[in-house]
Amino acid sequence: LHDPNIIKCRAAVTWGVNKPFSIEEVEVAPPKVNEIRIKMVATGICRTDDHGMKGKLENSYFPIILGHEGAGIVESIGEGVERFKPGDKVIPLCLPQCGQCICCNDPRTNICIVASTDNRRGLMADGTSRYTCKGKQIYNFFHTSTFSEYIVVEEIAATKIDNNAPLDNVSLIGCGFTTGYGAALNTAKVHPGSTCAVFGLGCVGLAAVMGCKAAGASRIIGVDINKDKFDLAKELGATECINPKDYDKTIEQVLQEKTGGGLDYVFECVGNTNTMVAAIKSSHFAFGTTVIVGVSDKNETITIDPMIFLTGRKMASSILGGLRVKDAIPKLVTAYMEKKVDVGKLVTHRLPFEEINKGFDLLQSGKSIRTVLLF
Ligand code: CND
Ligand code: ZN
Repeated sequence: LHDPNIIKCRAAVTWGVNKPFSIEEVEVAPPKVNEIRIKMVATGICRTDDHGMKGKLENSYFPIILGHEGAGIVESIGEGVERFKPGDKVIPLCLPQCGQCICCNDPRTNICIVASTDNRRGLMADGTSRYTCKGKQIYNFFHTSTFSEYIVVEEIAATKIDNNAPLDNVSLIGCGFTTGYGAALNTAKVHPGSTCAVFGLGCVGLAAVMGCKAAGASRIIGVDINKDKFDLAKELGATECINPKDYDKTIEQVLQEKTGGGLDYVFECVGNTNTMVAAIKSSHFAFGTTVIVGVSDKNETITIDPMIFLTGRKMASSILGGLRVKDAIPKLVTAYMEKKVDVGKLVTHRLPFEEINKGFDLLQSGKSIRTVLLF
């Protein structure tokens, strides 16, 4: 029997590894207990979605609706939902916050047990999906699946933002901006006058540059193999940019020489295991910290001489900048509206949702920083 509360709408379904995004009519079931249904307004395209499409992540199950960086408006709420009402502007959380688990109760982390990869496995808390297409159950991605006109998320996987916020640009606060900015300000705690290097000047890396600048770093070196990224990096705070391809030496040698022994803080925002090792080696031998932000292929590992850490080097990493996003995201949205953080600078392209494959082409060819898809 047809349930009148089921919404039929468009979504980009990825039917298998490396398959193009296919715009399909999907059925989105009504929200169950402690769930909300959101009408999406905008979604960014993050490199992590590309990793998911390529089967590089532990947590992509097919067929899937990818996308995890978006903004929308609550359409309806399930039983027991108290924090939201229809009409609220929200950002879905790819890092849910249950508020009750051992991690949510420990200030050292922003991870929640619900977000651990072996927890929901692309389904809701009751082990079912809210999406079907052509009679098949479709998995969700990082609790969100923003590549759909309507999505259903657990109440713990959304946060309310200022109802005057423009949803196109603030979609980036759902992942890319917050990840890089928080890595600098929160994970590394960059200090004034320090030296920083950022490997990878995509949305995440540029947000790290913005964070280093906000923290008062005296030197911020951008590193990318695509020199087209350098102008924006400089505009956002990089004091110089270098292309590893321009040197005969290794990039760690170049950075060591430029800084008289290595950097205070290095951010790996590429997701490549070779640049991760190079980033660690570029940090100062005594007091350098490297933050791994990029996400590598699940089949890859790094090999490194552990003695490199004996003198005091540190390695850290973080998801979503180590921030408790339920509270941090609404604050960053407000900061954006007060013109304290220029998230809009990272949006280089806007496309109608149907042109999602073109958005991925722009990412893969290095022509975009962020494409925002508009529903
Ligand atoms: P995007 O692909 O836009 O940027 C990566 C940049 O790295 C591009 O400018 C490339 O030209 C550059 N690059 C590629 N190879 C090299 C190299 N060998 N040396 C220097 N630069 C290089 O990606 P993004 O900014 O959307 O995401 C970056 C990474 O961060 C990616 O791995 C993504 O999955 C990850 C990420 C992590 C988190 C988190 O919470 N930790 C959240 N979102 C994304
Ligand atoms: Zn992301």
